[in-house]
Amino acid sequence: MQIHADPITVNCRKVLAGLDFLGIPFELVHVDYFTGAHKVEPYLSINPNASVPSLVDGDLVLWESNAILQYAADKAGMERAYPKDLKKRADINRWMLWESSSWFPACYLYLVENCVKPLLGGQPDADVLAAHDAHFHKLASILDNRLADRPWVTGNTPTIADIALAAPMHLHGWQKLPLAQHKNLSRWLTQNVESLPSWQKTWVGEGFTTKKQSAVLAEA
Ligand SMILES: N[C@@H](CCC(=O)N[C@@H](CS)C(=O)NCC(=O)O)C(=O)O
Repeated sequence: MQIHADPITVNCRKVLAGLDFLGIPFELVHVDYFTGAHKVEPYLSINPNASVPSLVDGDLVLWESNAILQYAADKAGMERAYPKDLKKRADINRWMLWESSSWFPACYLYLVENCVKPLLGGQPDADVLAAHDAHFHKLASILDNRLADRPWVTGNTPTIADIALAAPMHLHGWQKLPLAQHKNLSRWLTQNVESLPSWQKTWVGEGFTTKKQSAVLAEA
């Protein structure tokens, strides 16, 4: 199984953390996001959307990060992470669809304004952020309410829905995501998700780096 990805991006980290969480071995084919390798051949023949990640498994070519996690979990028979029970699966699928259609774009705006723009020498647009505020809090409250009485989004154990939902927030400090009022969501993210070994192994830090400062110093 090959994963074509750049580990620094939201949806790639999602898949890399998710596959590690599922215990599935794969070959990482690096697609350099910052040089635009996802916008040209040969990658475009794999994913005509010009976005990462993608999976290649024999004759199956699959894009959409959540579809990749669902396929991989089923292929590995990881029922705990993606139960076959009809209602449990419907719940997980619902949150993964919500993540892709609503939550990812809501969090991505903060990534663009507070991380990408300053990195390229620009400034966050305070008006854009202010106009988005109510929409973000509406969605964050939905997730926060869900987490009020359970440690993980769909129950007492983590599933691929938790990995998917956490990914758009993976740089929450640098993104300046306004999480303070969403106590359940914050607890789930910082105490539960960020404690998962698979989350820690796929660490991405400020400046879009996968190298921790100690590793950088050791190399110098
Ligand atoms: N819904 C897709 C979204 C994929 C996506 O937008 N990936 C971003 C990186 S996180 C990307 O490659 N964007 C293209 C670009 O910025 O040029 C998925 O979940 O795989």
